[in-house]
Amino acid sequence: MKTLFATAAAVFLSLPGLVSAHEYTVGDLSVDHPMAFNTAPTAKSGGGYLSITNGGETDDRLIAVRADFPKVELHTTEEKDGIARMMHVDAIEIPAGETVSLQPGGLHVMFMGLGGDGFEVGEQIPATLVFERAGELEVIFNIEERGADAVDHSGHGMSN
Ligand SMILES: [Cu+2]
Repeated sequence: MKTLFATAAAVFLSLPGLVSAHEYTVGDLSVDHPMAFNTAPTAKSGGGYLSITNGGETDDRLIAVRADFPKVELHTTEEKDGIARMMHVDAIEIPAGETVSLQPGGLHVMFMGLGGDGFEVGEQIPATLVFERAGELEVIFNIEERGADAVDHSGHGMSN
């Protein structure tokens, strides 16, 4: 696993063109456009989004995300009685040959315990995605302007 990670990092660093494409690969997986929306300065948590394509023939799972926050969790969103609730999940399945999107209103990464400034547009959040089979992948989440119709994450019931 360490070898796979080192290879991916070396390719990434030696090909600056990949930076603008904002796509990362490790083993059979490719990860596209990790991002999060800007938040209010008082926000205690923010959702992270990306898509993961498994080009291989073996299922994989995203089992953790590490970043420099007190807590980072994987969440899903379930609607019950018209109210969207976020729930912690232990892993996100990445079936062989499929693309799984983490997006507002669905599966997402939850960065918890943000500092006093929340997320600001243009900020870049380094994080490590941990896959059960493919191993670890370092990515950057770009903080982008929240669209008018985007789901507001700041009222998150699990914020601390
Ligand atoms: Cu959440």
